[in-house]
Amino acid sequence: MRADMANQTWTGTAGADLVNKSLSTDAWTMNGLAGNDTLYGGKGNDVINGGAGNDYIGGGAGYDTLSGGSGNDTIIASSGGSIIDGGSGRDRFLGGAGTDTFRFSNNSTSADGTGSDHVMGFTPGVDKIALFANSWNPGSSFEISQSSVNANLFYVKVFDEGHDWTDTIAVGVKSGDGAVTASDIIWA
Ligand SMILES: [Ca+2]
Repeated sequence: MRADMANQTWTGTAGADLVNKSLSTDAWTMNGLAGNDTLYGGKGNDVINGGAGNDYIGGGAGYDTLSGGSGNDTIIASSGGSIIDGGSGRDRFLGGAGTDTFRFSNNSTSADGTGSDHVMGFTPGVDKIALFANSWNPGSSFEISQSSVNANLFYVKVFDEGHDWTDTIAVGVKSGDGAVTASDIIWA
């Protein structure tokens, strides 16, 4: 992993912001604040926070921490691996070449079990679905099922103990990458 050249900060506005640091080798901390922001990180190890609104976040290269905040966010992993947290809302994630961790709390997926959050490009045995252990009630559990119409689509259904509802995360894998199994899911 390359060394970062410098730490830099970029802060957006309450409106819709567009920023592209894809040519930068610095490590950026970017805060989009409210509005529907489009935020592209660079080659360094960036921390990108979309804030409120429906944000589009791309990590670029490096090992990035990418957080969507509230709203319906789209987050593209960096090529060097990412920690990705969509926050609340209906979010879509695309995994990259590195080791990606997709973090979910009990308010980051829908309460109706319809799978509003969708992970694409998940690599079984490499990437992780991380369930916030301090977010879900003790005794919560999950089960994994395979789509009956798409062999590369899996559903991770989380049963929140003490509630009569479940959350479902749809997880798509590339053809030939194998199946999502319990070892891909961690309480973290
Ligand atoms: Ca980056």
